[in-house]
Amino acid sequence: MAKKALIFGVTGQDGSYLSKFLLKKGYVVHGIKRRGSTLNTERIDDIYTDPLIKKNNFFLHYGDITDSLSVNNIIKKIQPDEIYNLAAQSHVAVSFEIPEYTSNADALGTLRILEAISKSRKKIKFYQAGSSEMFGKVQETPQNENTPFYPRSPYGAAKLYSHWITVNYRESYKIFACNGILFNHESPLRGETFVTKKVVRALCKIKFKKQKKLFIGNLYSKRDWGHAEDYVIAMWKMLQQKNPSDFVICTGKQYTIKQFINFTAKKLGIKIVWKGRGINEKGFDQNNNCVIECKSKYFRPAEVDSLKGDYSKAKKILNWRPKHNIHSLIDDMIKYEIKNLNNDR
Ligand code: NAP
Ligand code: G4F
Repeated sequence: MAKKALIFGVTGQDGSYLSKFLLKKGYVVHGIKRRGSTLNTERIDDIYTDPLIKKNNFFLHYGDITDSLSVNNIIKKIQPDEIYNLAAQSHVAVSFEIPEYTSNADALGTLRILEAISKSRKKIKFYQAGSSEMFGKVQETPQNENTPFYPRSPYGAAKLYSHWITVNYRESYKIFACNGILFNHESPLRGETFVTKKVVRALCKIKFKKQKKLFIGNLYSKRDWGHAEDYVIAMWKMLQQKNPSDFVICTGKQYTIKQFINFTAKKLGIKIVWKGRGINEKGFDQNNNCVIECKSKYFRPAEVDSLKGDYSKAKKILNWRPKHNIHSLIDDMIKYEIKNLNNDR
C-alpha cells in the first residue's frame, strides 16, 4: 500500500517542493492549509496539471497548528505514516513584531503535533523543520549537530523549543522523530520578503525598467544558501533511516548579502559600483543611477552575523549532498523571475 504523508505548511516554499517529491515517489500526500481571505495555494496549484503526478493522491484540509483541535482531528482522521512539520511563522524580522504568535505557532505548534502522535495507536514518523537560526550568535564555525545553540530572535528561540521538545518526545515515548537543522534555502518559490527573492526580483525589474531602486538592510551578514529542491530530499531521507536522529543540512559555503547582490547583478548585466559606508552605502549602475539604498527599517534588533554549516553527518549517514551551488540557485531564481515579469502586480 502507498505510504501516507501529512504535511503541515504544505502551501509554503518547502511544502510545495516536498509534496511534489513525495507524490513522484508514489506517496499519498495530505496537506494542511490555513483559511485566508485570498487564495494561498499558488505554490501547489501546478500539482493538478503536472502530467508526472497522480492528482487523486493529493488532498488538502483546513487546519492551523495554533489550534489543538484541528491538529488532533486531522492526525486521527488521516492516520499518516509520516508527518512533516513545516508550518511556521518563518520570517525572523517579523518574529520581533509578533513574538507571542511566533512562539505559539513555531514552538507550541510542534508540541501539539508531537502530543497527538504520542497518543496515536499508529506508529507515525515525525520530521521537525529546525533552523540554523538556532545557532544565532555562533559559538563555532562551521556549525554541526554538536555546536551549542544561541538564538538571537523570538523565531530562533521558538525553534529551539521545538528542537528540544522533539528530542524529548523521541526519548520519552520512543517516537521516530528527527530534527532537520536546515540552513537558509531558497528557490523561485521563496517568499517575496526574504532577502534572496527580494534582491533577484528587484534587480530583474530594475534591468527591465519596471522598478527604480532596491531598498535593503544589512549588507554584511553572511549566509550559507542552498536550494530548497535539494533540502526536501534530506527531510525525506531522515525518515527512511533505521534510527531517528538530527541532521545539519547546508552547503558549507557562505556569502554576504552584498556578494549575493553582486552575483545577481552581474548575471543580469548590471554593473554595481558601491559608494559610502554603513547606512549610507549605496549601489550605482553603469549610468550612475542609484539603484540600491540601505534603510534602517530592514535592520533587526539583533542580527545573526554569520552562518556556515558542516553537512558531514548527512553525507555519511543519509548519503546526501547538495546538487546546487549559489550560482545555479541564482540562475534558477532569475529564470523564473524573468518569465513572470510581465504578470507582475
Ligand atoms: P514558508 O514559505 O514561510 O512556509 C510556511 C508554511 O507554514 C506556509 O504553508 C504557511 O501557510 C504555514 N503556516 C504558517 N503559520 C501556520 C499556522 N499557524 N498553521 C498552519 N500553517 C501555518 O517557509 P519555508 O521556507 O517553506 O520553510 C518551511 C519550514 O522550514 C518553516 O518551519 C521554516 O521556519 C523552516 N526553515 C526554513 C528555512 C529556509 O531557509 N527556508 C531554513 C530553516 C528552517 P500560509 O501559506 O497560509 O502562510
Ligand atoms: O532572507 P532572510 O530574511 O533570512 P534569515 O533571517 O536568515 O531567515 C531565513 O533562514 C533561516 C535559516 O537560517 C530560516 F530558519 C528562516 O525561516 C528564514 O527562512 O535574511 C537573511 C539576511 C539577514 O541577515 C538580514 O538581516 O539578510 C539580511 N537582510 C538585509 N536586507 C535582509 C534584508 N533580510 C530581509 N528579509 N530583507 C531585507 O531587506
